[in-house]
Amino acid sequence: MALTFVTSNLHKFREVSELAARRGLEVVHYNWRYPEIQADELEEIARLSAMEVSAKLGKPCFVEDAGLFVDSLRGFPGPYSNYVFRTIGNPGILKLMHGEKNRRAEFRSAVGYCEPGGEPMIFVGRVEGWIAEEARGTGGFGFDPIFVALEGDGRTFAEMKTEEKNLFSHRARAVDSFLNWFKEVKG
Ligand code: ITT
Repeated sequence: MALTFVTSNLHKFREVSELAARRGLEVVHYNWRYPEIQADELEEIARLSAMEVSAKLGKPCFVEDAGLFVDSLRGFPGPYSNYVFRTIGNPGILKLMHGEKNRRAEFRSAVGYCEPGGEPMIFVGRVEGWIAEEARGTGGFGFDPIFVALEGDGRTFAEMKTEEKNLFSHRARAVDSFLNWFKEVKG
């Protein structure tokens, strides 16, 4: 059975289809910039979005909400990552971090799956790392050029191929636990 992933972000879709293909599952892209509620928790945003989107489309589907949480900025931009990326972008984050010794940060992801009229299921993932001193790499999207994962080899996410980022990214972790659940319960 094919799974419908509702997102306006083609990069996310690519990462998620690679993870699904490894398990022999197919993911269909439904390109929609659905209106998101404002909330401090990604889980809450994913939960409400999954309910809305599955009700509107009249079929089971999933969404994913993600964000970059920077320690010394007390978790900023967090759930506001999309807006912050579009406004100040990577140069803005690097400027805010100028001279800062504590560069610790993490990406978090929340996947919300829902069937029309049903209760949403939420799956989360995170990856710890730090903010690089300068942007590096041309792959990936968003904050990838300035994020270095602790578990990696010093390259930013933007210097990795999709398959490499998928080895330990926040999204891969949330999506993996979703797909495991899906295969077990629905497969
Ligand atoms: P949809 O809501 O339509 O899925 P979006 O791009 O708005 O797409 P999010 O709200 O989840 O997705 O993401 C917020 C922003 O956080 C995103 O636009 C990126 O700038 C950043 N971001 C999220 N995941 C990222 C990742 O894996 N690498 C780099 N930046 C990421």
